[in-house]
Amino acid sequence: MSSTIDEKIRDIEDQVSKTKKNKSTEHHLGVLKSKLAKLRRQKLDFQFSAKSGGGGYGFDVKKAGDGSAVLIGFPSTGKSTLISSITSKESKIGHYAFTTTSAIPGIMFHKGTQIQIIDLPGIIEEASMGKGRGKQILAVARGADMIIIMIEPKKSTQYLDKVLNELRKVAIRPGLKQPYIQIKKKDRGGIALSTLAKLTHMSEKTFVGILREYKIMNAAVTVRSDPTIDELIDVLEGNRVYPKLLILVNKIDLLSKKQRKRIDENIQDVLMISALTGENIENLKDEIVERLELIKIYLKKQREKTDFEEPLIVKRDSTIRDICDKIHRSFKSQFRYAVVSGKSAKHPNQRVGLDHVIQDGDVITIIVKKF
Ligand SMILES: Nc1nc2c(ncn2[C@@H]2O[C@H](COP(=O)(O)OP(=O)(O)OP(=O)(O)O)[C@@H](O)[C@H]2O)c(=O)[nH]1
Ligand SMILES: [Mg+2]
Repeated sequence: MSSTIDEKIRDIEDQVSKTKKNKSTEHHLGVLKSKLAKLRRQKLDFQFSAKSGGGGYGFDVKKAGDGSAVLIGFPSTGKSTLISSITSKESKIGHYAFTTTSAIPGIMFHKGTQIQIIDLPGIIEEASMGKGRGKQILAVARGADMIIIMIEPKKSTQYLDKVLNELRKVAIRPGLKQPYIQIKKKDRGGIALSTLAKLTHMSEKTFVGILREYKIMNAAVTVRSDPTIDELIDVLEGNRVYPKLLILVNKIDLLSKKQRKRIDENIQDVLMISALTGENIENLKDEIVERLELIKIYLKKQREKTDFEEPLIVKRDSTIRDICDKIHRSFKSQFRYAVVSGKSAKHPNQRVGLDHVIQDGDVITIIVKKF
């Protein structure tokens, strides 16, 4: 099965790369790209399904901590050296490639947070096609809150593109935000497209043509951004994940000032470190915590004082439901209401439900059913 899918994918990839991008080919490109996305999804579903042996390779990592970050990169870039330096976990370090052979989770304690850092085997090109342990590695990456890409100082731009490409092929969109496109399907009436900003990447005709590729003929569509064709397809595919991204160039102890400067100029938003000497490691820890966008909230038991000693650390835009999940499994099923004071509350002691979105510094009491 997969070989014919591969052939079809290559064929369309070929057509896309041969098509010059301009106004007259835009519609055609949109349709081709939708077809490609659908084929890639079929392949992905096949690869990651239980049938093809998705799990059970010792790669099942149990979630822990307030957020998680995975280390992704080619072999011998220093991933295990780094995890051994920022967590208490020792992951085997070797001067040869493929030292790490499974997922090794550790916990980084920093600024009152506990972040799960996961060391992974090195990936190789075509990891997304299942080469090496690509399938298992990328499956772990899909579940993480943050992707830390680790690259060698030499040919860093080229390597970065290759790693990003493998991630994109398995529907991971590191560092991107999900574009706001709301689609409400209807029974009739065609497509009613309402845009808040002018579409500059495609015409309305192309937009509707792509919807049609996804068999959406009648719908009210609200677009609050100016999506590219790829972004629109991402939304329609629906299986994309949008983790945070941190790009690291390691081994800068081997570089001159001039070489460092060149990397800084060539790669946007890059952090240069040395996992070996510890250079810039404190900065790195700060960046991980900051980019995960964690907030602190305080719990108050009924008729007791607020616990300001031990805040609960959760992701930004978490809801009361997420808080319940974090405290105890039974909280959600026994939930009656929550009482919130702080930035997210209209007034002190506001009563709210499970969907209420909390904010940094909120004081929260959860009221559960009595037995
Ligand atoms: N000079 C220098 N060498 C480093 C640095 N970080 C790691 N190394 C060396 O690079 C080699 C590979 O390090 P590892 O940490 O095993 O690399 P890895 O990315 O985990 O490799 P795989 O598990 O095979 O994918 C070892 O010889 C390390 O000592 C660094 O910052 N500077
Ligand atoms: Mg390793």
